Amino acid sequence: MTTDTVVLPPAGALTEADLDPTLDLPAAIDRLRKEKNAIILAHYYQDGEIQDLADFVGDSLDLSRKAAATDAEMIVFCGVRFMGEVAKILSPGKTVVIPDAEAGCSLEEACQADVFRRFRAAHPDHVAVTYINCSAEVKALSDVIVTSSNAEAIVRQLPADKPILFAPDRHLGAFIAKKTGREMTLWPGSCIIHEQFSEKELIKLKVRHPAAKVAAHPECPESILGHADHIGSTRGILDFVLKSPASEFIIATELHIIHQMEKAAPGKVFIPAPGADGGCNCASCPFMAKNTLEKIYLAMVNGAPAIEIPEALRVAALKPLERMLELSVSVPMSSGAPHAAA
Ligand code: CIZ
Repeated sequence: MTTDTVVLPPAGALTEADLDPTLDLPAAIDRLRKEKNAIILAHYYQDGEIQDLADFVGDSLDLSRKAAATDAEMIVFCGVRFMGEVAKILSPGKTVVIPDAEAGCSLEEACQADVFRRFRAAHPDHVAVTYINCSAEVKALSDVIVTSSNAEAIVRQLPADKPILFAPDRHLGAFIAKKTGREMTLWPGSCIIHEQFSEKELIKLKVRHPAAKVAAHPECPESILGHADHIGSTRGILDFVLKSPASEFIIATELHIIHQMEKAAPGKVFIPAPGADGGCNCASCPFMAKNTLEKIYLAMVNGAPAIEIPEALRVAALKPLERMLELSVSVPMSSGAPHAAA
């Protein structure tokens, strides 16, 4: 069972049905941002129009760092629910709102706290290294949290004689185990988006685009990673395509990151990696897609859906998150919106 960490808008709160269809939403959100002393944080997997109005666009690591450091009174977290939870765990004094309470994550779903507790209990000598894509309860049961941009660096800092439990993404875990040579017991979870890429269709696409470089996220299965010229986190993939002299890329991660790539490198071509039907829209995360400008506006007006975490759970989940931040000092912060610097 997972604790419900979202407080919904009260009865009588403004709803989409109340919105004036002629409302200029970006301008209205901007007004609210000032009135409420709010910061809008957006993940790379958000729709382009949301990325464009955010104060900071990034991956989970940099968004966590931003949430921990902000002096804004309200954090509007445009991503999925566990990301909003991380912001609240790190900044309990702030109001943290999310546009849609139903924006979940398949990895979080695949790792329920009661089952994870038993998994840990069955491996009492192991260090529990847990991917940030999990619930606050699972974080609280972990020794250290990682993201895809710091997992390798963190695992390399763990005592060499300690076996590791890695949850919930088995592909990321297998990739890090291979890179570091560490013994790892993997939780059998995966991300619905990265799991659906098709090796057969990728090979066909490569034949049609022989000069294209393939950049893949380590949440992809090994069959896809085996075709990659670069394997890395979202920010790693972004850096790779911007620095590479190549002009064409096949991108094997959630496709909305291509928005930042096209802004930063308008002369280059970015092709989403295909799923089994050969199409590309299957790489759009249905949870991330729940967020819209309307819902961002309403969340700011209503101060809800808001993240609220029981204090004992928050304190327990804070420990492995703080450990992550301490062990990530060697991983520099990205600029937040590569297009702004380009
Ligand atoms: O860590 C994140 O934000 C995710 C979900 C992917 C990545 O590689 O940045």
